[in-house]
Amino acid sequence: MARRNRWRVAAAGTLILSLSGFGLAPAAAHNGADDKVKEVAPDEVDGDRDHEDEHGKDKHGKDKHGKDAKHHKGVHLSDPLLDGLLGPLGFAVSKDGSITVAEVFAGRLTQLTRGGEVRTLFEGPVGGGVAVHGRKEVVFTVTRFPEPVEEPELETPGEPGEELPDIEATLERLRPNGQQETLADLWLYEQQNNPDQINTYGFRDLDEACAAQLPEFIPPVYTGILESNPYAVTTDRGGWLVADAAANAILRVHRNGTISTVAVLPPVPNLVTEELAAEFGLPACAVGATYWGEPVPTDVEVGPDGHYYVSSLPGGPELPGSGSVFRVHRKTGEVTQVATGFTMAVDLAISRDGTIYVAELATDFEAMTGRISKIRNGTVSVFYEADTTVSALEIAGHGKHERLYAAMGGMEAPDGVIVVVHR
Ligand SMILES: [Ca+2]
Repeated sequence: MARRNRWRVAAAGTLILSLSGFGLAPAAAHNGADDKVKEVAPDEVDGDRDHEDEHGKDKHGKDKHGKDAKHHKGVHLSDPLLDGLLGPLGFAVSKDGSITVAEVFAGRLTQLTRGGEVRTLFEGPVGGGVAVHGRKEVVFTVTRFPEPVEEPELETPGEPGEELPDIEATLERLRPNGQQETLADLWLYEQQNNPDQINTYGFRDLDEACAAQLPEFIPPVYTGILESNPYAVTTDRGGWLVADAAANAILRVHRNGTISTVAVLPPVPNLVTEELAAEFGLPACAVGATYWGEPVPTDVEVGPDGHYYVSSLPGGPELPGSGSVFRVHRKTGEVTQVATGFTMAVDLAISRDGTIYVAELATDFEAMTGRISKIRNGTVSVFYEADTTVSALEIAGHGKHERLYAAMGGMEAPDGVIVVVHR
């Protein structure tokens, strides 16, 4: 089961369950996630990575939760602006400095007002996407998955004629007076349009005899199925852009609520090495073949050039270093890869000067520590090695007032924080 989950859990559109696979606290709003937590214990998610020593210190010799760990190559973190967060997978900073966080595992939207008051704006299955229009209007995603089953469908769920999964996926608006309304039904759009039906996933070129020897948890060759998981949202031209982590597409929600497809991300090629074959029990004949994984978009932001930038991770196998950042041409929707080599890339933020910051949730799956990487003129470098997970990034303010904010921790317990990353 662990192998299967690692192979395809994100492809199944259950990115949040994938995150839960690290032993995260399951949300009340996502009942049933407990099973997944038990199935993929951190010690099963192995790999060739750095390890902490047995005293729980990192390689810089700092205590895992100690203040010293905040300092890193001139980059340092502020004291938490917000703390006690559970699953802060997305947040937004408004012009007045208030911060609204999607606490996905807690199932609520939490806001720190300009005046320093912390309040709950919404309780329910928030999907991770939050955007703020002006000073007051909050737009957010709601994602409710079906109850996980003991033996998930091994074929390709969502094929025409099959019973559809019981998904809820919407973009919601919260007005300043507290009134809530549904702006768009992304799951309905997926059912009617299925944008990634143009993609072919799996082993495209394996001969029949070899394909017959594949473990049964690996899906056959298939085209994009029906799934929706609106994981991130940002404002654009009076409307919104949504990164749908299960539809594998960037969608536009217009001000009037209509939806259109901006871009479908391309399948992710994974060369089957002997190592990979051994880890997942693939037959020797598959070594050298290419497995085309689903491209899972995890965030979308508008760059200073007006084009859209997307962080993504592969939906099976989730190998370290196989995540990418793509640029989507604003007018043509053409997708080009900006950089790759990221692990669990779950968010990005773009400075006015064009520097892209990428949140890698966990690069060390055992220590559950992630980092922030930086893309400058196409070159990737490590910007900040965190002593916990990095689940979301935002940039707000202009000029010398521009600030990089990060959500860290809160994956296993309500200890997540929002901090400013001083550069
Ligand atoms: Ca689809």
